[in-house]
Amino acid sequence: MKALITGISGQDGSYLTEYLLSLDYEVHGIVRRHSVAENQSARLEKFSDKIAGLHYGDLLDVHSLYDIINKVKPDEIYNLAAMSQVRISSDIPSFTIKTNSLGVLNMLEITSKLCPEAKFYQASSSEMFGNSVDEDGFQRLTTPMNPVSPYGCSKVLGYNLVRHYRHGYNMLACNGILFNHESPRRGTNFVTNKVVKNAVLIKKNKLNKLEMGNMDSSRDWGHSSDYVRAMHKIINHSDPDDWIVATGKSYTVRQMCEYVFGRLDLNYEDFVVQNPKYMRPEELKYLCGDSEKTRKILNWKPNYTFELMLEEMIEYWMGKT
Ligand code: NAP
Ligand code: F7E
Repeated sequence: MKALITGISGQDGSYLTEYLLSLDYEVHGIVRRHSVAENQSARLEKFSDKIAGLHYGDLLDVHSLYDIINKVKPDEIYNLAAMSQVRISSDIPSFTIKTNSLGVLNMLEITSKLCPEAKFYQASSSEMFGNSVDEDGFQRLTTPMNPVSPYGCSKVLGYNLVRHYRHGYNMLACNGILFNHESPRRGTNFVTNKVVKNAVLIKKNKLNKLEMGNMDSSRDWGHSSDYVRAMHKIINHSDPDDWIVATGKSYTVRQMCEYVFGRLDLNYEDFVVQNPKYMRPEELKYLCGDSEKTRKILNWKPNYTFELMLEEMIEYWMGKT
């Protein structure tokens, strides 16, 4: 089997590559040109010799997408590329919407013309729900989508385009609506890896305060390696469909800080200060996903708990800093 991954250099791209290689896939990926060449594939270093091809491209450059898809003719396409940082999406809204919406359209159009038989996975997001929560405290496929950021808005359009190409053109296109997922490979401007990295620096007396935004928002945090297993199950289900991937447990940023600092024998209150720079124009307050359908039909469940995931991240930064 041949897979093409957009966003292969990102957190999920790297875990998905490792997983597909373990299943003997021929893996191809699209990378962007960076001024520091090493940044193009830093997360792929350990297994880069096993990747069949890293191709230069961009979701906004239809010529590159056309050439790559035409050359690779993949059986499975995982569209993971995106401008994925929610707060920054308010600073660069136009680029965010182009990449995360128009980029999906580019991928669907070219796939439908060059390899209509290919299975297509779209990286949709719980950010699409915004502040909608069902009465029982969960978000699920039927929960209204009321996004509160350019990122969330862009993902709603991508999500709907995938559904349209599935229904209108019989494409084997599916959406995974994934709730937050983390790992030591997470960008350090996302809250979990920022907190763990900086708490470790504080523990080692290399830093004396941590500037944060909203401490009271709550997230359903899983581990990227569990979630890429779900992506593979989703794309290979007999009927293309939409799926929720979540742990079903939600913790506030404050609780996460308390846990991480506590594990290092520190009190977060002694070090955390608020900086308005990290606040968002409109906050998404609470996420907790109902993934019952995915667990039952696809026989998926996460291996990591919230605590185990943070332990792995703490261990990583203790060794690294
Ligand atoms: P990430 O680490 O930020 O990776 C994003 C990837 O997209 C990077 O490889 C990036 O390349 C690439 N990219 C950005 N703009 C591009 C463009 N115009 N053309 C081609 N490639 C581009 O994100 P992630 O955490 O792995 O997430 C993967 C996907 O899942 C994203 O679509 C994200 O929105 C979605 N998602 C993530 C989560 C989560 O909690 N992690 C939850 C739900 C959905 P560079 O390395 O060159 O920047
Ligand atoms: O923020 C709060 C912040 O940036 C989580 C992306 O993968 O998941 C991710 O989006 C929470 C928010 O992730 C800081 O206000 C407080 O309430 O780690 P985050 P996110 O915005 O939830 C969704 C599902 C995606 O699809 C996205 O691609 O933490 N928070 N203080 C902070 N957040 C950050 N980044 N930095 C702070 O200092």
